[in-house]
Amino acid sequence: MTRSSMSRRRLLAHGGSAVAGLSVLRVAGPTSAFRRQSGDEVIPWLDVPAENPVPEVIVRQLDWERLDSWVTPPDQFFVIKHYNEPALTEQDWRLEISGLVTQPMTLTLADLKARTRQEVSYTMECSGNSGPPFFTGGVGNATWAGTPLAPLLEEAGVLEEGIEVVFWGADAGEQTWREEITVTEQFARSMSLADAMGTDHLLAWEMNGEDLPSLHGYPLRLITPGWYGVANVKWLTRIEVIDRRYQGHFMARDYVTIREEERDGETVWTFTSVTHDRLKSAPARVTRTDDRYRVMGAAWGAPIASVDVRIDDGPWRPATLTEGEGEAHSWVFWSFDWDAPATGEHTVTSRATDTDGNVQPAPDDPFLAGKATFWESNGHITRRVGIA
Ligand SMILES: Nc1nc2c(c(=O)[nH]1)N[C@H]1C(S)=C(S)[C@@H](COP(=O)(O)O)O[C@H]1N2
Ligand SMILES: [Mo]
Repeated sequence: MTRSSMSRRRLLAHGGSAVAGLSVLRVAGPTSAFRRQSGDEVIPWLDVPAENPVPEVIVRQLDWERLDSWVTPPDQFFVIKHYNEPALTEQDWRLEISGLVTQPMTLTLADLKARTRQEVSYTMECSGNSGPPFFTGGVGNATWAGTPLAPLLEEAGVLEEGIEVVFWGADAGEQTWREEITVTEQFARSMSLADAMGTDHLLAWEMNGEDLPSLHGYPLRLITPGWYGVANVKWLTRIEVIDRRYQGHFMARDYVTIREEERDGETVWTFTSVTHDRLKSAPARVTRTDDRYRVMGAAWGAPIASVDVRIDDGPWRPATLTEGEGEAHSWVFWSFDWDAPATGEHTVTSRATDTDGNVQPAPDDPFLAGKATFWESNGHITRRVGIA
């Protein structure tokens, strides 16, 4: 999320053609309460997100008021791009599996597609979403298809001393250390070997039934259900096993949560790399049909059991889950009938509870309030709306 100076090696972007016109919708559930019905009027939110000062990094955001599909079409799916957009072709592209393995591999896309195919429906959120005031639409849901990562690592034969798996992207940009050393660093993220061997991770070439669009990592990206967006390395070219922790920019400097905590009455500051998703929800929009008002929204980050809505400072009241219930890694959509709101300005807040009974925290929860950085901001989201 930090603004990064673009690399000299910046390559020409693919243009928009690869992302245009893809709108394969998976029909989920019997009805879609979300789909706009004729006669529905969207009551626009009064709080409008601040202007995006980093459009080359936050390239696209979800437009909550327009959200009407449980599977997000690629042209509405948010895009985060820290460096350049590599122009990769299937012909020249290879995936290398190297480092501390007995059987290093170089794979073509065809080699990967010949392996076991696995699909996952996964809601990806950037851990910076709802941190800064200009970043409110960093979440989307897609069906991803590819081949599982773990069996490939097993075939490569990780050596005894291998403890960490690094995923390298083809994009790169300048990073400066201590204002002394400037290097062109490739985008990379890592996981412990144990995390990387999880059964849900995919090497994915497909998003909603189509080739990955260029901006989403064509031809191959890592998909890590249950993790924040940053772990899902796009334009993946190399998987490397090493014998120590990897400390690249996006592990050790950026996407690091700095938090003030109490230890036996003393204040300590902790520094942790962003990893797993956190339980979260958001109101998407308020609609009016004749004189009936309804709030709709989404909840994600853990298997969702229920969602409550609070109007102004009133009591929490249950919403109805309308789509996606029972999914392991995808958002649920919810709906709340707002009876006879009084004329004037109101606030609308949502709160999710997961199937383990964990409740989405309020923004002033000490765990969130103690954060100095904006990553992992999963507090309740409050929107403002005016009823005429
Ligand atoms: N190679 C590479 N992979 C990347 C990134 C990047 O800048 N380069 N951004 C990461 C971040 S921070 C997020 S939130 C997700 C966003 O994925 P999307 O752009 O497909 O929505 O990709 C991740 N993978
Ligand atoms: Mo991100």
